[in-house]
Amino acid sequence: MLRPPSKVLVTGFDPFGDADVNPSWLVARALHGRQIARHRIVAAQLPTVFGQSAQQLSALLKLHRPALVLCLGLAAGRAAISLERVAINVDDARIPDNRGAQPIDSPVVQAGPSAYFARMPVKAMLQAIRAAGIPAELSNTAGTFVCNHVFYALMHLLATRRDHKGTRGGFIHLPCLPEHALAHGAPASMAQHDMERGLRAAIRAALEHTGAQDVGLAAGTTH
Ligand code: PCA
Repeated sequence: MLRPPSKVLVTGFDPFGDADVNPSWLVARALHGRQIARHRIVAAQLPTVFGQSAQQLSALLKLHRPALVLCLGLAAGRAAISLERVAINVDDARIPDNRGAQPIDSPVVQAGPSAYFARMPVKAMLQAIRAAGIPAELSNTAGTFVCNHVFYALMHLLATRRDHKGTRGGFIHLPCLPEHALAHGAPASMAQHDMERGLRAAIRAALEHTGAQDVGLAAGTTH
């Protein structure tokens, strides 16, 4: 009997702050149902809300049991697809979330480790996005708002739940769409089509690069 293909869960957020669209959800939704390297993509939207976003992600992991989880978010001002290397155990919100909560210096997970690294080959993914002709970078901070919160919650679930032991995952920040960059006061932007192409290349690289070692590519920064 043929087994159904393994899944890749891709999440995006609803709009937050003063924006009325969030490219992370538009891109996740556009990827829904696609097959990449014998895996099927399932997209889901998370609310830009502390706590609730992480709870919904946990339920989605239980439901889909994906091989790979990619959470996407908007980082207005960035000019490239940003693969996040590290999630930190702190919520420090510059603006209220979509329910009006604004936690300051509270842990994402009480008594959790200070940080987790992404559990996916970020360098191989970086190389693959660039090879597709799309600007990409490695980022060493996902901020301290809901994106980092969800990223940390994801990595904590993967590290602590036995049923997610083999699951890989991480977080990717996307630039503004061209039509919204000006409203954000952020000149940097990327077309949705390019974001989708970059993500397809990144997902393929993550699924095909299963070795213990990531690609040895210099992508650090001095500050
Ligand atoms: N970006 C925000 C939260 C939701 C989103 O798309 C962030 O970077 O934290």
